[in-house]
This record gives sequence, structure tokens and C-alpha cells, in this order.
Amino acid sequence: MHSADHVSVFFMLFLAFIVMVGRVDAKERTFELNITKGPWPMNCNNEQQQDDQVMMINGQHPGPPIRATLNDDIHVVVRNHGDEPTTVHYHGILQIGTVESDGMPNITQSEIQPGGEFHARFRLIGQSGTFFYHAHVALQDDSIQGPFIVYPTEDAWPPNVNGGELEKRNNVEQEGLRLVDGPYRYDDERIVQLSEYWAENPHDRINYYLGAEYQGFIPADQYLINGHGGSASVSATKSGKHKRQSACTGMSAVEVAHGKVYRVRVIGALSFSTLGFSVAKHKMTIIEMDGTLIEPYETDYLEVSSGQRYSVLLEANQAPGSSYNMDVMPFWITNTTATGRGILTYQEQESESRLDVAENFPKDFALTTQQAATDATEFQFPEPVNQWIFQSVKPLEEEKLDFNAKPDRTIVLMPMEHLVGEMNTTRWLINGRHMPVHETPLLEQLKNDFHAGHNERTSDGFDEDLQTYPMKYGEVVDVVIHTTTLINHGICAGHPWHSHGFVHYPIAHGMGEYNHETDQDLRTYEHPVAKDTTFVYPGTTALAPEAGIPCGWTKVRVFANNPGLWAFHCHITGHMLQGMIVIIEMATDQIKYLQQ
Ligand SMILES: *[C@@H]1O[C@H](CO)[C@@H](O)[C@H](O)[C@H]1NC(C)=O
Ligand SMILES: *[C@@H]1O[C@H](CO)[C@@H](O)[C@H](O)[C@H]1NC(C)=O
Ligand SMILES: *[C@@H]1O[C@H](CO)[C@@H](O)[C@H](O)[C@H]1NC(C)=O
Ligand SMILES: *[C@@H]1O[C@H](CO)[C@@H](O)[C@H](O)[C@H]1NC(C)=O
Ligand SMILES: [Cu+2]
Repeated sequence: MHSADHVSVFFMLFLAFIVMVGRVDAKERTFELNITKGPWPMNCNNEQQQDDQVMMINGQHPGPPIRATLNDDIHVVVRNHGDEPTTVHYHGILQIGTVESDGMPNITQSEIQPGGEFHARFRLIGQSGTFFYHAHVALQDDSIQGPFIVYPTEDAWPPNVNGGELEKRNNVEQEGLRLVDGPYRYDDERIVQLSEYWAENPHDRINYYLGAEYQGFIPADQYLINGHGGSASVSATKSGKHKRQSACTGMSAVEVAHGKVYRVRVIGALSFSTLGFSVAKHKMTIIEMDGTLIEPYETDYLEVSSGQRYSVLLEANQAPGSSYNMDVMPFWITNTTATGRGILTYQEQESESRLDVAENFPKDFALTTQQAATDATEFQFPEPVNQWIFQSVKPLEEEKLDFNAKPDRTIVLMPMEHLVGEMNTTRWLINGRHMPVHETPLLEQLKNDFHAGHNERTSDGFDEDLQTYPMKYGEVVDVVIHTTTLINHGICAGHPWHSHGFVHYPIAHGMGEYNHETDQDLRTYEHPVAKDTTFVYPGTTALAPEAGIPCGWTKVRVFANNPGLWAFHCHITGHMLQGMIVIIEMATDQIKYLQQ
């Protein structure tokens, strides 16, 4: 062999090393999430008692953004300085090889007791985009939540974060100071985190949801944009023992400069509603859904279900000094008059100073003292549309997966509301079964008895022993999820289904009940997009006389390639607590944590 060959072999190995490990610039980043109780919403002068305070992160809502780059090693220290047990889940982060950091109580870890802490450690492998973190115990996710942004490279980092320090950027010469993600170029980014505020105490709410008096959900009293609702006062609209009266000031400001293009990351940190979102007099071009880049899709409103995220490009083409309403509208429920508003404000031209924006309230989110936009235009939301735009969007990189091939198996899930027990409390049963209950985290049970998880499955794919749906490594499994009529009103409700630990691809949907004979090859999504949260639309909207009638279904395809115990559940937190959740036991024999 010539020495030149040696060099090239060495070079090839080096390249292979970079490709395999991909970690030349990777960093270790540590984040501290201290959970404390505090008054909420933060800009309201609450007449609230101590026990009306809620659990938040570092005393703020939304919590501080976690920002990192693809391939970074993340270490999150969650400290529970509150007075209730908790866990934190990193929504949409796949936890490849690290199921023990998924934050799923009694499945992947024990609840973190008051005074306790938990260290989540994981690498950001193969995914970048917009995610968030939130609590996964009780209704704490309403207030314990914050953005989690993964940049594909250093060139996508906004210049003004991390205390103003400019991250190392490689692209300045070619691109000026524009940020880069795939083919997309923009000047800066903004976060819009949508959440919901109930004036009723969370303890009373959970008792209502899980108790005998449950008569259907109570929608939020106000929608929040980056933690603020825009109403001067908030009070409860429905039942509840302790109602809070709050006097609130200001709206969240999203500040832009005329002539620039912004990537707005819209995070559905919601626990009940699907919301329309718009910015008056501004079009939006969707470029990302749930961490997947898509071909540009222009729209003038978004439909954001609980757990979904979008990135849109927004061209700041209005006059300097002007400001516009950012509005939300509850979709798929008619039973509420609640509103939520923020404000898009343009900096004055040539002016370095900012508008009426109190900076860093809380850190990285801005609050304006303005009570109204200079332009009063209110966007008129259309009626929500079945499947919205999901059948038309295309992933930017067409998947090299065959969605027309037959799967190895199909699992059909039929969630139904039942009245159970002597008290007739409302619970969701799936295929006639109650939700899994584990006192010791299932992962620890498997660690103690590694061979526990190899039992026979029942005909619908369920393992009675571990209360899971097992999947083998490499299996291709289609999962069909139904909507069914509710007990109280005989109506069909939609449900945003969220998968931990794996993406799923919506490939088909239909009305009524899924029929495998006739529907197995049906494809209604031409270009399936990898998602972690899919809204299963209500389906047939005709009133049914009784509960448990199938209204519609959505089929998603799952490629079982990340060993772990993964929750797959409705992201309406009350529904999940009432039982609308299954655990996918994926390739248990290859879970690293069990082999350590
Ligand atoms: C979190 O709490 C610890 C003490 O438990 C403290 O040392 C640390 O500074 C706190 N971090 C933040 C971000 O508040
Ligand atoms: C709508 O709200 C009213 C009370 O405001 C309640 O009586 C009714 O049951 C609710 N309907 C639905 C469909 O939740
Ligand atoms: C529960 O429902 C059954 C059947 O409808 C009824 O007979 C019973 O009185 C109910 N129990 C309570 C506590 O409401
Ligand atoms: C987890 O298990 C403990 C008992 O070990 C129980 O008190 C708690 O309610 C369970 N939590 C969840 C979310 O299931
Ligand atoms: Cu639901």
C-alpha cells in the first residue's frame, strides 16, 4: 500500500468517525429547573391565598427556554422545591437510548418528592426544531412548562440569546447574519408559547375530573401567550369552590423590526384546547411541524392542538412603531367565550431603544405596558376544518420509507368513556381495559426481573402481565385510534395523541369505525410527515343518543426502532388522567438501562 493510500484510508476513517459520531462541535449543557410555588398568572395582582399558588419553574411561567444544538449532551437537574410530587418530560425529544430520562411517572421513574431532585441525561440525536418541557404529574403541566429549542447547527442560533453572547457562527461570510436551517433563511427568531389559565384551583379541578360529579370538561378561563392573557381581569366562568379574581396588566409583546424575517416558534403548551392562532395583517409560512421541516406552506392562521408545535416565517412588513393583535380562538369546542391576546410590536425606525417593553419579564419573554395595538384589526377565524392542512403538507425531505407496504401488524385502539365503580366516576377504557397502574416504575420492575416482559400478547396486541403493547425491534406497526361519543352530551370530541420515544406518521383517516377488511390499504395522507402529536379529529359530528359510538379514526405508522417503555396518550391532561393512555413496550431486550 502506498502512503497516499494510508492517508486516504485514514481520512475515510476520520470521515466515518465524524459521520457516525457527529460530535465535533457537540457540547455538554446543564440546565437547572427549580420547581417552586408562586402566584399565577405572573402579571396579575392576585387576591389569592397561599394554597391557590401553583408549581412553576424558577418562579416563572413559561419556564426559561432550554436551547441546545443537535448532538449536544443534555443534563437537566430538576429540583422539587414545591410541596407536591412531580416529574418533567421533554416533549418530542426522542430519548434515543435513554428511556430512563423520559420523565414518565411510575413508568420510567418514580415521582420526584418535595425536597428531592432528578437528573435527566440525554443526547439530542437526529432531531432539531421546536419542542418543550412540561410536568407529567396531575395538572402541573398547566404551569410547569417551558420551550426546548434544538438548533441543527450553530448557524441557527439567534444572536441575542445566552446573555447577549454571540454563539460561534460559521456562516457569517456567506449569509451575513442570517440564521440558517436547511434551505430556510431568516433574521431572528421569536417564541410564542400558548397555554391555558383556569381561575379554579388545580386541586379542585382534578378532584372534579376524577370524581363522581364530572359532567364534561370546563374550558380554560383565559388563554395565555407567553404567560399573559391580555384581559384586564380574570375570573372563573364555571363551578369551583375557590375562584380567583385577578387584576392583570399588559400583554406579551413579540417585538420585531420592519424589514426583517422572523422564525416564530409557536408551542402548543396546552392541556385541553385546540387553538387557532393568528397575527393580524401578517401571513405566516409554515416551515416546521413537531420538529420536522416541511415544504413552505402559506397560511393566515394556525391550528395548534395540545402538544403540537409549528415554526412559521413571518415577514415584518408593516410600519415601524405600529402594533398588531396576536389572537387565539378555541377550535372544536363551542362552549367558551374565553379569549387570549398578545401584541406584535414594531420597533421605531433607526431607534435602538425598545418600545414599551419591559425586558426580561420573565427572562427571554417580553411584557408590554400597552393596553391595545395601534392597529385594531381582528383576524376573523374560519370554522375549523376536518384534517386542517395535514393532507396537503409535505416533508422537506421525502421519507425513504414505504408507506404503501403492508405493516407487520395493525393495533386498533377503541377508547371509550365509562362510568365505573360505585360512585360512577368517569374513566376512559381502551379496548375495555383500565389504564396501567404501577406503584414501582415499570422500568425498575423490568430491571429487577429482566425476563418479566416476554409474555404472550392477546389478539389485540396487549400484554396482560405488564399492561403494555409490546413491539419487537424493527417491527412496522400501524396503530388506529378512534374517537367515540362522550357520555354527557353524546358528542364526538377530538383528541391530540402524543407519542413519547418515537415519531409516528399519520397515513389514513376515516369516519365511523375502522374496518380492517376494507380500510387496511387506504392512504389519505399523500406525504406522511413524522410527528409526535396528531390530532385525531372528531369525525362524524352528528349527535349520537349514547356514549361509546365510534365517530372517526386516524391511522399512524410506527417504526419500532427505539428500545424503551413509551407512553402514547391523549395530550388533554384530564383525559390522560382518566385513562386515555397506553404504554408501548418497544424492544425491551435492547433497553440499555436494563443492561447496565
Ligand atoms: C436552584 O436551587 C439551587 C438550590 O437548591 C440553587 O443553588 C440554584 O441557584 C437555583 N437555580 C436557579 C436557576 O434558580
Ligand atoms: C357548557 O357549559 C355549561 C355551563 O356553562 C354546561 O352546563 C354544559 O354542560 C356545557 N356543555 C358542554 C358540551 O360541555
Ligand atoms: C351509579 O349508576 C347506577 C346505574 O345508573 C345507579 O343505579 C346508581 O345509583 C349510581 N350511583 C351513584 C352513587 O350515583
Ligand atoms: C405512582 O405511584 C405512587 C405509589 O408508589 C402513587 O402514590 C402515585 O399516585 C402514582 N403516580 C402516578 C402518576 O401514577
Ligand atoms: Cu382526549
